[in-house]
This record gives sequence, C-alpha cells and structure tokens, in this order.
Amino acid sequence: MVDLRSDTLTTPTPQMREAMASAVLGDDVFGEDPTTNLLQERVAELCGVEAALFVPSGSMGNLVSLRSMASPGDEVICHADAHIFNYEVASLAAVGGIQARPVPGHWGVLDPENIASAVRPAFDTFPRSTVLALENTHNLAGGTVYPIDDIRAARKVADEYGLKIHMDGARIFNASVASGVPVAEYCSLVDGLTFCFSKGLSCPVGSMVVGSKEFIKQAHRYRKMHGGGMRQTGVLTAACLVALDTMIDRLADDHANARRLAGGIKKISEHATMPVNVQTNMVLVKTEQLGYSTSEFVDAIGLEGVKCLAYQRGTVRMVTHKDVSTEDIDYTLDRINAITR
Ligand code: TLP
Repeated sequence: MVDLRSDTLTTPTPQMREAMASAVLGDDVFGEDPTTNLLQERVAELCGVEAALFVPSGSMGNLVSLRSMASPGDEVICHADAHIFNYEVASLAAVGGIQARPVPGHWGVLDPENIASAVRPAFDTFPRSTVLALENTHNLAGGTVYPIDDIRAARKVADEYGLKIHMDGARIFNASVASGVPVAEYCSLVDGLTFCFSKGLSCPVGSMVVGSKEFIKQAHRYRKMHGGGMRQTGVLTAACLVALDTMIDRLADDHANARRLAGGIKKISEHATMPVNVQTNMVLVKTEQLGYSTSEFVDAIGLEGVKCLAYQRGTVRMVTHKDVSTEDIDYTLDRINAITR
C-alpha cells in the first residue's frame, strides 16, 4: 500500500519512540515539563523569536494565534483558499467571534493591491481589519512556497494599515528547505507563526506557536481556554526534539519524489499536472485528464494499492513523505499508467 493522502500519516521513527519512552517529565500546566521547556527554548532560538508554545494541533495553533491578535468583531484578511477559512470548522467565527475576509490569490500568494483593498475604512459600521493571515506552504494551491519578496510586500501593506501578520506555516520547514530561506527569516517578517511537527516532520502529535513574549503569553492563555493545557507533554515533545535534529533536511527527498511523480504523470497525460508548481511535497492531479472523476480515480487507484485524496476543482492530492520511497513513486506511476483511459 502506498499512502499518499497526507504527510500527517507519518508515524514516529524508532529514535523518536526511544526518546519518548525515556523522556524526563513534569506537569506542563505548571510549566514544569523539562522536555517541553527545552523544545520551546530550542524552537524559539531556531526561529529567532522571543518565545514558543507547544500546542496539540495546527488548528489550535492557528486559533490561539488569531485570537491573540484579533478580538470578536475583527476581521482577518486571508486567501480564499486558506486552510483557516476552509478546513478548520469555521473555528475563527464559531469560537473566536472573528470574521474571515477571503481575498483571491494566485498559487497561494496574495497581491498587495488585493490586501490593501480588503482593509476596511475606520468607521464604526465596519468590522475592524486587524490581521493578515498568510499560508506557507499553501496547502490548497498544492504546497506552493510563499516567495520571500511577496511576504516583504505583504508586510509593507500590513504596516501601512496597522495589520498584524499571522503565518500558518504548518509546513514552514518544507518551504524553507525548498526556498533556502531560513525559518527565522520568515519569522522576522510576521508577528506570529504556527508550524506543525505532525506532518512531514513525522511526529505523532504537536505544533508550535512562535512570536514575541507578549504574544505567546496571550496564546498560552487561549490554549488553556480551549482545553489545550496538557500535563506530561514531554512524551510528545521528546519526539519533536528528535525531529529537529533528524527530519528537516530529509524533506528534500520528499520534494524530489513529488517532482518525480509530477514529471511522470505529465508524461502519461500532458495536462494532468503542472510540475512547475510542484515546489514541495504535494502534487495536484486533474483526474479528468486521465479519464476519471475525482472519486472514480480515488477508487480506481485505490484498487491498485495507492491511496490519494479527492480535493477541490476536479483534482486529487498526492503527498510525499518519509514513508513513501522512490520505488513507491515508480509503482504509483506504473499503476496510473495502467488505469489511464
Ligand atoms: N492539513 C491537513 C488537512 O486538514 C487538509 C492535511 O492533510 O494537509 N494549516 C495547514 C496549512 C494544514 O495543511 C493543516 C492540516 C493545518 C493547518 C491543521 O493542522 P492539524 O491537522 O494539526 O490541526
């Protein structure tokens, strides 16, 4: 079975399991878990920020970050395809009382002009525009990297209109490995960033929120409010420490496999995928080009032992990760070729 549905499917490495078993533990709600404290210090240093906070999931990381930056009645400007707008059960609105203001973008990137025109005038009738949310890499766009110059341009607009910037960097290490831009440089351009250990970095659980001390103090409070205050978290953060040492550089292998997959699919059907936009570990495939609707394709390739996910707009998503080898990619290509109509 080749499982390309998501990099969240990755299971911890033997080294992670060993570290988890022998982790020194304490009660993290008291701030006394030494392993978690060490992880938070190491992450803050790596990101070049004042503080970092371990949270159970990327969704909670985004929610506590945005609640820390915006109040009920405020508006968060984001890409219309943003994960926070499409895949987080409307938590911003339902839990935070915060409205999303989706704006169109191109391959995950927002035009500064579109950001500026989404900012509300300062008049009591309107919601207050307080935050700009960017996603890097951009999931629905197919794992595209937000170019650093575009982030700088967004920062300029944000400063002009007094907006804070939140970055949903669930896969920020994929972005960094692909672009060569250090994670600290991304962090230096935003007010807060969330990233996940539970995706390509292969940890079983956990995400981080990073930023200033003041911001993390707020996020810490919201984490507790949302039931995310956990006790002996060292059993989880021990795996994250191993991930920092062992799982970042190897993401380049996942990216190479994604390019191999996209290149191979293009040979099978010219317009089924766009290798030029395969920048990290995701490949979007237009199944009609292979003679199938998305659900038919998922079923047909599933019978061949390859799992993928039906996505938006007639596409399926295939994600490479540490449990997918180059041989698995070649097997997948062979099977796609065999079933193409
Ligand atoms: N994304 C999942 C699904 O929800 C689609 C996946 O398989 O890709 N931000 C981004 C950009 C994400 O891709 C995800 C997860 C999250 C946030 C939420 O992370 P979790 O699942 O830890 O809450």
